[in-house]
Amino acid sequence: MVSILPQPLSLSVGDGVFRLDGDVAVVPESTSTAEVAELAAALLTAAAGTPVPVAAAPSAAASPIELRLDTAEGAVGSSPEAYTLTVTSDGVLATATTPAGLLHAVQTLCQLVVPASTPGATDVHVPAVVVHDAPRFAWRGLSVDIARNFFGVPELMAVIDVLSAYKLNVLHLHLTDDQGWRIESPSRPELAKLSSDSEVGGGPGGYLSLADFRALQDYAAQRFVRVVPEIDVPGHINAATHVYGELMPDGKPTDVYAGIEVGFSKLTYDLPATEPFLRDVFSDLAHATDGEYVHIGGDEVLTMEADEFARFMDLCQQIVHDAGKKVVAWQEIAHAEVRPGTVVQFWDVHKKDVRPFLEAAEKGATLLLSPGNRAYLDMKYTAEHPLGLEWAGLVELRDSYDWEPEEVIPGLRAEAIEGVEAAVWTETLTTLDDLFSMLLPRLAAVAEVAWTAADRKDWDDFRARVAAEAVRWRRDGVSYHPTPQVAW
Ligand code: TNX
Repeated sequence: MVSILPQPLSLSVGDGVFRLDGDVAVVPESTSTAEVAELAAALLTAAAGTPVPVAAAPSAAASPIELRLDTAEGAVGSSPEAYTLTVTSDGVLATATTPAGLLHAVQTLCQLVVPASTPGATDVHVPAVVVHDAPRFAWRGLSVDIARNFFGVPELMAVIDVLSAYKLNVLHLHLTDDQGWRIESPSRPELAKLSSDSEVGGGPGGYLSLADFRALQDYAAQRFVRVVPEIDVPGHINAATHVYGELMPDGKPTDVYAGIEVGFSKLTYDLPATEPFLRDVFSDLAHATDGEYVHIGGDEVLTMEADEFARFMDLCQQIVHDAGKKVVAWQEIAHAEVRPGTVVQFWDVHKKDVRPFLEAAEKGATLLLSPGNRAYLDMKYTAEHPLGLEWAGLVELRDSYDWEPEEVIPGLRAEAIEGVEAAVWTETLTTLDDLFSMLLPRLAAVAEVAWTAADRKDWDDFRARVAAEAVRWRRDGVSYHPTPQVAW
């Protein structure tokens, strides 16, 4: 079976196979593809279990895997991430208008590798195929909460590997919450110093230094994954009020918080310390990020008047714009003044009144869809599942697969949909195995919702492809949940 996940736009299987045991090498067409060629060689070597080097010279390999940038507009589709992959018995040709498209072609190729039939056998190969492919949505993300429980650079790199494998291209990092402050802010060094050594249940915590954040962004950039960092205000802010008593009306720092309640902490707009705090932390974050977006949070401030909340959202949008970045905010911002270009992240499917979202879209905002009952991968699979929460519902694999983005917010124009983002909150997740067992296989389902044209999706076919993927998860020692919905 030829299995690609997410399902491509078109796939035709030809005759013969491309053997990977011979004189195979990745051939970068030019210096502009040299970096992606190095990564391709590493990924293919891992997939094939046999060395696939980068060719020393273009003509050096008898069996070339050629990566070619074809900048002719529309050559392989209108998306900058589109690609064509052609495999014959003589060689492999990947074409795309960008290196990002070429890496997608390489990830597809890796999935097509049929490993050696027995250890040491030389029959590792790829079936002859032609794949034309392009994404449905430009923003295909995963939000990871590293505040409730801290996950550092190695863990996040492992997450980025999985994002890249399934052609996801945004890693949103929820960097601050009541339980800890996880990013170095140079103008406020006390935050990471005094408020990072805590997490849910009393664990040791941790934070990303700017050097860590740099390394992470570089690793992501090599895989064409954009990082969207979030500092959550004006609620979810106990990690900051624990450091600065001046952010509290009574002037007293709050206690460390290691529980999992939400909605109790908040900033106060009219305190003199508040605006300087916001300017400092958001300017620092805007400075640290390579990306064009800064996420300002805005969720679940359960005890604040609408007017004060609106002033916060106004000020934060202004600060981020002043720093030259665009804003993402949780859906609650729709109840304030949303500026054009702001991305509103929808999450709460219990909200029956969708008018604020339609109005935000009319004003030039776009909607990023993270419906809790589909895309919240910290929800339990079943009531008995040992990890996770269930306030948004139980989310089995099929729930995260069988949904249509255009139906999430009735009445929303399709052009106003920025994309699709899964989220994993970590109140109950402490290890990388915990995290991955919640992500997989459901992240693959959300990836297919985000990438694949609606008429190319098929649940039974998807289940079969997930089972094929699991062979690689077992090979790589990646944890996943063996849901009974798949014939593993
Ligand atoms: C809601 S949805 C939250 C988080 C929690 C999560 C748990 C949203 C923007 N906020 O603070 O961690 O539920 O599922």
